[in-house]
Amino acid sequence: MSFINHNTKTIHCKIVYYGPSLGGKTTNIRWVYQQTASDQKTKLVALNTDIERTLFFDFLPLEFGDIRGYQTRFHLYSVPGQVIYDASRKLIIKGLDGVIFVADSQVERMEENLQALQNLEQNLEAQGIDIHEIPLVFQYNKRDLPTASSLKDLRFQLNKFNAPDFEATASEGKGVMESLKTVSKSIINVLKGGQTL
Ligand SMILES: Nc1nc2c(ncn2[C@@H]2O[C@H](COP(=O)(O)OP(=O)(O)OP(=O)(O)O)[C@@H](O)[C@H]2O)c(=O)[nH]1
Ligand SMILES: [Mg+2]
Repeated sequence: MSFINHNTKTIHCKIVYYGPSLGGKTTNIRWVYQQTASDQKTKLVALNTDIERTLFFDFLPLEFGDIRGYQTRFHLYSVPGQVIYDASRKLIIKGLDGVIFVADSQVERMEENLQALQNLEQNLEAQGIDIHEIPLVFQYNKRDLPTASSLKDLRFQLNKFNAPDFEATASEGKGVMESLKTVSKSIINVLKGGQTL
């Protein structure tokens, strides 16, 4: 749930990038950071190992603009995808408003995509959240790779929710802002008392 501070007239929304290890979650957040860093005094906090795998999370706060006189901020987090870091994932998704599920398109990673998705559903459920009822966007990443599954296959296997979905090559910035804009829009709809997209 978003956090609304009536004294300072600010709304804080939390977006979490979830998905299998090495799927491209950190790459998404880095791209957003590069696109926004020049016009915002924002800071990217990344807690990575030497080999660039997220150990705990990445965090990027973004100014969004006004909603009915309230300054709105989106806080972007990425979870560590490696299976063993489930305790971190459980902690990071607390109080989330929306999820971008970053799938790895490579055919050999499908099983891990499915596992990560099931893990997301379970971790949400443990907090009393039904995945069908929150703003959710699927991003099929790594479309540039030769072993990428077809869009139809990815949709069929992963997007049983009829959620908005995008093809992406996050390392080139493709599909990154589209995914973020759509989940943000969906969160704002919900904030205003409407439906998820
Ligand atoms: N070819 C290709 N490589 C990508 C793409 N997106 C990310 N990568 C690469 O995939 C690797 C893993 O990306 P990360 O963003 O660190 O993955 P992650 O999901 O944060 O991984 P964890 O932190 O372990 O959960 C990096 O070497 C990226 O450069 C893409 O669209 N295409
Ligand atoms: Mg990462």
